[in-house]
Order: sequence, then structure tokens, then C-alpha cells
Amino acid sequence: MWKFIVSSSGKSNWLNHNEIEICFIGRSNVGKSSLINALANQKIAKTSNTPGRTQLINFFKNSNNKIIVDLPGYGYAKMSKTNAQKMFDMIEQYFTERENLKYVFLLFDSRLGLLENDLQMIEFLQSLNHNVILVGTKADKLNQAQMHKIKKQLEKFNNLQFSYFVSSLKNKNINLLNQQIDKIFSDNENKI
Ligand SMILES: Nc1nc2c(ncn2[C@@H]2O[C@H](COP(=O)(O)OP(=O)(O)O)[C@@H](O)[C@H]2O)c(=O)[nH]1
Ligand SMILES: [Mg+2]
Repeated sequence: MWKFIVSSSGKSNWLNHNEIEICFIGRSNVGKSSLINALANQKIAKTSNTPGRTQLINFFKNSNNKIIVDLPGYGYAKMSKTNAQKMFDMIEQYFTERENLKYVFLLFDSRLGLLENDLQMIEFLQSLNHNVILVGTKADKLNQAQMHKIKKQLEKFNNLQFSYFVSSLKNKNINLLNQQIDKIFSDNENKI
């Protein structure tokens, strides 16, 4: 079971705790809420066909009482410039100043591969020395040719530790990802 704890708009109201945390980020509509629900095996995050809905940082506790953070989706074209800037500042502040953060799960749509704003985000995260794990979503819709193309694209990132292809819809590799998450927490006990 995962439990929603609190939504936060910035540093002044981030969840205060003394353990490491991991977070999820990706383009709006990438399937982030669906993946969180699949990992939690319950409906805790709102899914929708309308991108750009979640504009706050959401803190969750998983079944082992570990903290998992859901960040707003980026790259939603219809969002106003002011809103997009506000959201970017919020994300940037979290990535630059959050000491609890150990691993970033960056989600991308398997069929599209990594797009320009994903690549910029990866570069930004790596410049801050964060560990990045790539997760290709909606893998149920992937054909062999697309898979081949994406694997080629991923080969360029020789400093990535892991990448996964998952389907929340078909429950593909969800357990595997949960195991990876558990391992990160157990390997990093008391290591903020
Ligand atoms: N085929 C397929 N569609 C998915 C999957 N996960 C999410 N979707 C669809 O993608 C859209 C956006 O999903 P959502 O989880 O709300 O994305 P978010 O904006 O990143 O939180 C919805 O229409 C979902 O039904 C998946 O594993 N397979
Ligand atoms: Mg969402």
C-alpha cells in the first residue's frame, strides 16, 4: 500500500524527514500517474487524458514507509508561459536543493523515445550529479522496430545505471521496477 502524504509548492512546505527519497518525473501525459498506481497496486494518483493537471510536488509513503515523490509533468504545450515558468522553478529548486533525493526515475513514452526536453532534463540532472534511471512507458504499444530504435538511442548514455520498459496497462515489468525501488532504499539506509 502507498499513502499520499502531502502536496507541496516549494521548499517551505516540502515534507521534512531524515531518510533518502526517490522521485518520478517525465513529460506531461507520459503515463506517470498510471505507473504510480501500478507500482502502488491501488489508485492513488489521478490519471487523465488532459495533460498538465498536476502542478504540485506530491509526497507518498510506500509499503515500507519510504518516501516517493511525484513531480509535475513538463513539456505541456498548452500551459501558459507564466505557469510553465513557475512549474520549472519549482522542479529546479527541488532538484538543486533537495538533500534527501537520491534517484530520479525519468519516464519517457517508449514509442516516441527521448525527446528534446527529455534530453535537456537528463543533462540537467546529470550536471547536478543525480542518479537517473530511465523508464520507457506504454511498452504494450511498442513494436520491434521502435524497440530497436530506442535501444540504439539509449546506448549513447553510457553513464546510465539502469533502464526499464514498463506497461502499467499490461502490468509489464512493474514488479521488477518495484524490486529496484526497494533495493535502492535498502542500499541507501542512513545515507542522505
Ligand atoms: N497503452 C497504454 N496507455 C497508457 C499506459 N499508461 C498510461 N496510459 C495512457 O496515457 C494517458 C496518460 O496517462 P497518465 O497516467 O494520466 O499520464 P501522466 O500525465 O503522465 O500522469 C492516459 O490516457 C492513460 O490511459 C500504458 O501502460 N499503456
Ligand atoms: Mg499525472
